Amino acid sequence: MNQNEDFFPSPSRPRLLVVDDQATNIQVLYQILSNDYQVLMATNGAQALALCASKQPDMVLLDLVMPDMDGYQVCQRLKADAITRDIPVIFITAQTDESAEEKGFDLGAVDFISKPINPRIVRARVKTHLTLKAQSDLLRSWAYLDGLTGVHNRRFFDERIHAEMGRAIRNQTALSVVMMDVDFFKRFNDHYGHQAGDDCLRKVAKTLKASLMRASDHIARYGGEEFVCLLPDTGFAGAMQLAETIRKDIASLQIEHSQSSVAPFVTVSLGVGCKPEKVHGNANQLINLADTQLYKAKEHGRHRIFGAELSHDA
Ligand code: GH3
Ligand code: MG
Repeated sequence: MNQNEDFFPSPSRPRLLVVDDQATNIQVLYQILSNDYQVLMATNGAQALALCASKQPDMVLLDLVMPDMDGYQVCQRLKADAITRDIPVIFITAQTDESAEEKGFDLGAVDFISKPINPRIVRARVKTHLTLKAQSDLLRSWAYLDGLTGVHNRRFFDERIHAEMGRAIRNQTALSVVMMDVDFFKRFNDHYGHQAGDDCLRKVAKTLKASLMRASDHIARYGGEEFVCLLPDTGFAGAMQLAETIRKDIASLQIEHSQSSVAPFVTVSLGVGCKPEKVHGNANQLINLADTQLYKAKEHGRHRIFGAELSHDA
């Protein structure tokens, strides 16, 4: 199989978020776009920001004038957050004056569409900006991918965990990290050869990817035979459960490892660190915690999981 198939799976239908306080306006755009795209909807700014963070739409069509938080404010907040700043924003507006447009572009919008809506213009502009987005996503993803396994690399993880920690503290949500390391991998390499070692790492990465359940979960290769999962909005119990799923899934690959002292097949040890909802903390503390737990798992015999929660303010 071509290795690149795993790197770039065929994309699903692009996902758009339409934000408008008037349900009838949303309906009009839905009818124009839903044949070609998945269309998410929000009727206020707060809802839009939450959906952008959790569903990562490929584009936002944003009404300018809304009560509470207007379109400018929503755009500003999207662009200020590392997790949402790359989502292109198109303003939909009945205002025709240039200063409104200028302000929108200054805030990072990619385009304006004026009301009343012209379906052909909307379709054309959406298509153009989605194409540009797909191209820049692809370029960005190359810089953040691990060459051997196709999962994210450490650079991605280091950037992402800081952004996710900021978000978790702001929203008082939990954030967990699972560190995973292959047991006796040096012996595996020495016995079966480096090529077989590489194959093993690819299988482990693929299985890890399949074990993660949420779109917002991320895995990265942290170093040689060490991988890390970043789990937003996941508390201690959930993270421990996922670690156990991973432990079992890797074992059930039944990759022969005659030199291991734990089992006749490849096993992994895992360390779980969790920042609970109401606790502050910083990214380095959380990584260190997961790392310490992984070390304990190794010390206590390998092929097992240790976990702990951050319990004090940073
Ligand atoms: P432990 O159970 O304590 O983790 O023991 P270990 O042997 O897995 O750990 P150690 O850190 O001693 O050895 C890790 C080995 O992983 C050493 C190195 O040769 C191998 N390794 C690291 N990166 C790669 C890689 O990209 N490909 C291959 N084939 N091997 C790698
Ligand atoms: Mg190891």
